[in-house]
Amino acid sequence: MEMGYLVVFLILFLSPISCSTSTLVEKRFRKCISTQVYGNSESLEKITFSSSSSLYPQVLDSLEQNPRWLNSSRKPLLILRPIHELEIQSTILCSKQLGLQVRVRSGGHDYEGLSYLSKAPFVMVDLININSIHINLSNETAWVQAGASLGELYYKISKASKVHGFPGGLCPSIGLGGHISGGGFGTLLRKHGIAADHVVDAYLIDANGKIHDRKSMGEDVFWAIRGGSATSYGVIVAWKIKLVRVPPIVTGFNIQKTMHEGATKLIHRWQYIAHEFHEDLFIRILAQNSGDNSKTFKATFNSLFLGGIDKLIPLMNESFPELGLQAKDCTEMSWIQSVLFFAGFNKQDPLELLLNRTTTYKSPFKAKSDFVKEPIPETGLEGAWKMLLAEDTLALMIMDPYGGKMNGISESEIPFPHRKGNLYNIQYMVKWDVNSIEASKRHVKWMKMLYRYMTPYVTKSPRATYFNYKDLDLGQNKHDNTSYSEASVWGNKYFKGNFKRLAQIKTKFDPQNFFRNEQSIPLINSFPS
Ligand SMILES: Cc1cc2nc3c(=O)[nH]c(=O)nc-3n(C[C@H](O)[C@H](O)[C@H](O)COP(=O)(O)OP(=O)(O)OC[C@H]3O[C@@H](n4cnc5c(N)ncnc54)[C@H](O)[C@@H]3O)c2cc1C
Ligand SMILES: *[C@@H]1O[C@H](CO)[C@@H](O)[C@H](O)[C@H]1NC(C)=O
Ligand SMILES: *[C@@H]1O[C@H](CO)[C@@H](O)[C@H](O)[C@H]1NC(C)=O
Ligand SMILES: *[C@@H]1O[C@H](CO)[C@@H](O)[C@H](O)[C@H]1NC(C)=O
Ligand SMILES: *[C@@H]1O[C@H](CO)[C@@H](O)[C@H](O)[C@H]1NC(C)=O
Ligand SMILES: *[C@@H]1O[C@H](CO)[C@@H](O)[C@H](O)[C@H]1NC(C)=O
Ligand SMILES: CC(=O)N[C@H]1CO[C@H](CO)[C@@H](O)[C@@H]1O
Repeated sequence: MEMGYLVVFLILFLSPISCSTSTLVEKRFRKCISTQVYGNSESLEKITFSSSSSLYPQVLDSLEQNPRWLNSSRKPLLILRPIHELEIQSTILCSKQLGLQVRVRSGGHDYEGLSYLSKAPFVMVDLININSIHINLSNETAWVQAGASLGELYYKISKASKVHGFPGGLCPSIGLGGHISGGGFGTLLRKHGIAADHVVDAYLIDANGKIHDRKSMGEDVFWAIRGGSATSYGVIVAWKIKLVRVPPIVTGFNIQKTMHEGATKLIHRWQYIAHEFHEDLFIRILAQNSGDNSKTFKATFNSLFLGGIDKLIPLMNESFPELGLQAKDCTEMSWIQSVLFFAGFNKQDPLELLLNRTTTYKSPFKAKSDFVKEPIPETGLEGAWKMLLAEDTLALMIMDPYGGKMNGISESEIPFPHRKGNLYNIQYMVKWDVNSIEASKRHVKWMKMLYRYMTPYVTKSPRATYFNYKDLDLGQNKHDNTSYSEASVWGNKYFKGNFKRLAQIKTKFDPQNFFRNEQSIPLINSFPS
């Protein structure tokens, strides 16, 4: 009984880091790291931001993509913007010594804010200065540091070659650290697969502060970090990636249809054929409401073809004549201009826009995702449109076709398991302007309704989900001892049959579970405390 009181007392006293204790911890941390790094702490001052620093709010918010957690008490005790690997290594060692957690941010696009928010006291490592890119055309590879953005990578590739590209996502401000370690796909998916399929080496810092390359981390860990949540194993400093070939001329088009123009029939048909199109042809669909109360629905067929108009028109006439595509709907451009086109810019805009890490339209959002293996009947689709129209703010479904190269890669090649048999991926997204708790509750509730509605139409056992569209509703690690079976509830959705191997590798490589978050890979056998 008395022991019990003592434990409760200690927990109450120690666990919430109050103002004065936080200053103390911070002091200790600074002391620890300055001993480790320099001995003189002058340059350390420039890369360390405590919550009392006037720059702290700006440094914290600059890359954050989802401002849904404005008044959060889960902010970092300290932010570090390392310039050298040594500072990351020391941060890991000092955090461990002081019982702090570490969260790493590359691009800050995490859907649930896991790179910059945590309930446990933590230090955030912001990799914005770890962002060099070295392209080696003679071997068609590149070393890219984790803090570089997709836009920076695409830009650098285009400066080196007009016929090379990389099969990553569409939004240029995404960071390579999080993106590649969760999969990463975009318009080149049907031709080349996903970003994580193209990693050939990596530098990773483990929980002991040791730097590994592929050879020293071993093939198991190298497998795990390519799509299986690298953040559960360590800090990625850089990836070595294989570039892909792209033609000098590609073609883009957008065809918009309303309900009255037969959008539903076209989408229904698209489900049967889009995954079987020639792999040079990628046609995705954005199905959305108008973002207000006007109750109009529209679908955009948003497409990239890896070739010129002269080839595209007959191909479309053969593969998808119902869409009625004509040459006047199409725009020829270079691959890098298509990156601008898919990022919402014009193809004539300066390529330097791709280097801008500040995104134009940043508002709170909630997203979820599904995979579809059987075409959804028209009535099922109509029900989904009805739900989109019931929202008074922007709500959309992004449908990305699979097939092509994706069919030729086995489910266990890397941890990203969504391959053959998937017709397409759906991402549901709702965005709103007024950032209030009330709005957030209302829109998240709507999102859950839509997700429930879709149940009969999507994959089952598990209901598969894309890890990079992170969704904490699926389940969370509550303690650092969350059992493997508890975590399987969400783990199997993201990783299917690969989840167990991820946990086995985690158990061996980070047995103390130092690198953890709400959905990190658990240890395979947690012992009751
Ligand atoms: C506007 C927008 C558009 C998107 N479009 C696409 C798309 O087209 N295709 C697609 O596949 N995905 C897309 N995504 C999802 C995106 O791929 C993921 O959010 C991805 O995880 C973001 O990586 P990041 O480095 O920017 O994020 P961060 O928030 O920095 O990190 C995400 C997670 O990875 C961890 N992490 C980050 N860096 C490292 C590192 N160096 N070492 C270890 N762990 C690390 C973080 O701790 C966090 O858990 C989009 C997201 C947004 C917000
Ligand atoms: C580029 O790759 C080639 C071929 O593998 C290699 O010989 C060369 O050293 C690399 N160059 C650089 C700068 O790494
Ligand atoms: C489309 O295909 C039809 C029949 O297959 C053919 O008659 C027609 O000329 C084609 N049109 C174009 C623009 O290629
Ligand atoms: C980057 O984009 C933001 C948002 O659109 C804009 O305000 C800013 O001026 C841009 N910065 C540069 C250097 O173009
Ligand atoms: C955050 O706090 C401010 C000021 O107290 C308040 O105006 C705002 O509505 C709050 N936002 C959220 C999302 O709670
Ligand atoms: C994990 O730890 C918590 C508190 O530390 C404890 O309450 C819980 O029973 C433990 N769970 C398991 C599965 O061991
Ligand atoms: C020196 C070097 O890295 N060579 C590599 C170039 O790329 C080929 C194909 O990916 C590899 O097999 C070589 O090892």
